[in-house]
Amino acid sequence: MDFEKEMSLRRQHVNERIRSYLPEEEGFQKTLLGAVNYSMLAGGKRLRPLMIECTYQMYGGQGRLAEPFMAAMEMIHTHSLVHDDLPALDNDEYRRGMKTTHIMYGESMAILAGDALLNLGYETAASAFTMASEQEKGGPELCMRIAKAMQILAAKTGINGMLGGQSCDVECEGMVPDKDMLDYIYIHKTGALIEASLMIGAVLAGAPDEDVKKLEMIGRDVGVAFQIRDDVLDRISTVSELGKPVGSDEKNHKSTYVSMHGLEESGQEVERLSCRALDAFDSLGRRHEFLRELLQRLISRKY
Ligand code: GRG
Repeated sequence: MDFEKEMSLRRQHVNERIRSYLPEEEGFQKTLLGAVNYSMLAGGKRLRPLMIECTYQMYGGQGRLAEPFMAAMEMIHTHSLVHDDLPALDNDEYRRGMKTTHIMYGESMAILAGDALLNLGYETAASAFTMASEQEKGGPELCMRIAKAMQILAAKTGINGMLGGQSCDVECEGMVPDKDMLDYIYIHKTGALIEASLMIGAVLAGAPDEDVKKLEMIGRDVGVAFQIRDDVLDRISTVSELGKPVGSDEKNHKSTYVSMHGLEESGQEVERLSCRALDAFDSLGRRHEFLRELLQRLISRKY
């Protein structure tokens, strides 16, 4: 498999699907819709929708049922980035190589655009019910899977998921959190949506519960490794490579895995967690060559 070529084709497909769920910029609220589309189309790796599509395929999912969830996940992820960049939080001027939404549209509109994306995410995911009801066979069974996927999406985003992690991250600014707190922040702030992505594709395709549980644990390890790598890149990368400011953690007086353990130990931890995730992935009864390689490459990602 030519990974780069496959990645580019898959990302193109994801982008087309996401675009199809974005609003037309018309009506009295068109400035808000412009801000929503600006933040969604500013780029981004699209890792989470790619993960949903891969686990859907891995468990034999057919048709387009995963697509509303792929778009929804990217909307919710983008909502978190728009809000994370606000002056009250990280106060960043660049994201995905472009000016942040509040710099382009002003702070009030960026807050609303973030809220709009969170809501549009659920609205979009719920459109999967319409798809299922149009299917002659298996409608009720598919509706159960969609309901379960929506519960995962909401729970992993909310107070016991990403939002819970982010609230502790904000509260710990200027302090050195203990290990349990730092673990909690990384598992929830970053891991939760990655866990949800791997789980949702599998649930929609009808994977057994024990595999969904394993995918949750894989997502957790990948998510924590992803965040530590993010901290490493904040130290060693450049604005042009990352498309966002470097040194942001120091500027915001944030203790990270890197500030607490140093670059070398952080690299080792990323590798340890990633290897554990790959071992668990290999223990699933299913294979997906592209997803395996994607998870492996996140260890040494450059942006
Ligand atoms: C849930 C209501 C509600 C609010 C959200 C602001 C916030 C609360 C959460 C922020 C969570 C956050 C920004 C975590 C960082 C995760 C992270 C490393 C994001 C970058 O992900 P990439 O590299 O980004 O996949 P791209 O731009 O490629 O999509």
